[in-house]
Amino acid sequence: MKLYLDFVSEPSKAVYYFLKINNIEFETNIVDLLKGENRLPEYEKINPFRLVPAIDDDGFILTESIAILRYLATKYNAAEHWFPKDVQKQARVDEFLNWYHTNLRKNSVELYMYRLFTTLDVPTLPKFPHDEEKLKKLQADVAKSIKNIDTYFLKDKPFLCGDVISAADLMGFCELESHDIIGEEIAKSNKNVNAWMKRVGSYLEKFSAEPRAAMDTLKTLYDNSKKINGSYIHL
Ligand SMILES: N[C@@H](CCC(=O)N[C@@H](CS)C(=O)NCC(=O)O)C(=O)O
Repeated sequence: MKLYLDFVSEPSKAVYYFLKINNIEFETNIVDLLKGENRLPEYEKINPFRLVPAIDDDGFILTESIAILRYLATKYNAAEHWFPKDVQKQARVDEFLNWYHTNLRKNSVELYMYRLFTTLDVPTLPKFPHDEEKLKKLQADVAKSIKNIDTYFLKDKPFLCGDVISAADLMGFCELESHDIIGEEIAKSNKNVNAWMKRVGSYLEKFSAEPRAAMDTLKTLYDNSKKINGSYIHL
């Protein structure tokens, strides 16, 4: 099994963690997004959408992180808590995963891209002009998603869909973890979401060295760019 990923990509990390935790053998193939490797013709053959992650399981190529997680869970008979068999528990996981794409993921990635593209001066990336109003709107949208996680999904539970970790926690955690790179504190300022992030973070810690190293590298680049690229500076 080959996994195509960039360790700073949120859905890539979710698949990586899942493979590691479930002790599934795989080969790591880095597709460096900052270098634009996702747009190389070789990679387009793997994923015509030019996105990571993707897997190649002995010729069976699959894109989309959630589809990949389900495929791996079924094929490798992963512990039931990832995708519960109980119909209502499963529905709760699906509820979050469906909500995630058009809410948490959409809002979070827009803020993340805004921060990166107004700050980094990397030839392969677009450059956005700073726009205070836009930034405030993006932050407010993320804050709304964080609030939804707190009051609707988490409520008083340790994990998003109950007492045990599921695919929902994996996707949600990886998305919000990227806020460290761009110095956003929105998730941390919500007590329950912050506690949940720490809980999931401890669960994944054993396998976090590679994603953490990649995120730290990008964070250093981001922080230095903020200092150097006057025209892109924003606080
Ligand atoms: N829905 C996809 C989203 C994948 C995605 O957005 N990947 C980003 C990295 S986080 C990417 O490859 N971006 C490259 C680009 O937009 O050029 C999934 O869940 O796998």
